[in-house]
Amino acid sequence: MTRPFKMLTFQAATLVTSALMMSTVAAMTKAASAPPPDVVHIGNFTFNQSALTVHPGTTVTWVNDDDIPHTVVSKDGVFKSKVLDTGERFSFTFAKAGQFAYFCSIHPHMTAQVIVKA
Ligand SMILES: [Cu+2]
Repeated sequence: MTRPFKMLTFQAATLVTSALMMSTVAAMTKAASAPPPDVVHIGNFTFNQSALTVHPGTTVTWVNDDDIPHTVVSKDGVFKSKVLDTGERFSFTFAKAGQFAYFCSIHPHMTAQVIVKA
């Protein structure tokens, strides 16, 4: 009498395993097809995307999610935000290809870059 029960258990386990694998594949497919985000969140003294790659013409928005003020300043003087308080945002449209390093002028150790590629 134990044999049919064992077979049923095995089949159930196989079904659960394949269902798990299918949901994993679905999650991976979803992540791969998501459009690249053009929003950089500032939190805990960090730009959450250290190297954001976008196409020319993209408007990138920085949002200060931190509880202290920050700025977004291009090292080459291409863009410069005012002091952003909590919840404030700054946007810049990158017309040309290039590599744009930036930092927070209040906390210069906060650095990141935007890479614009056609
Ligand atoms: Cu800062």
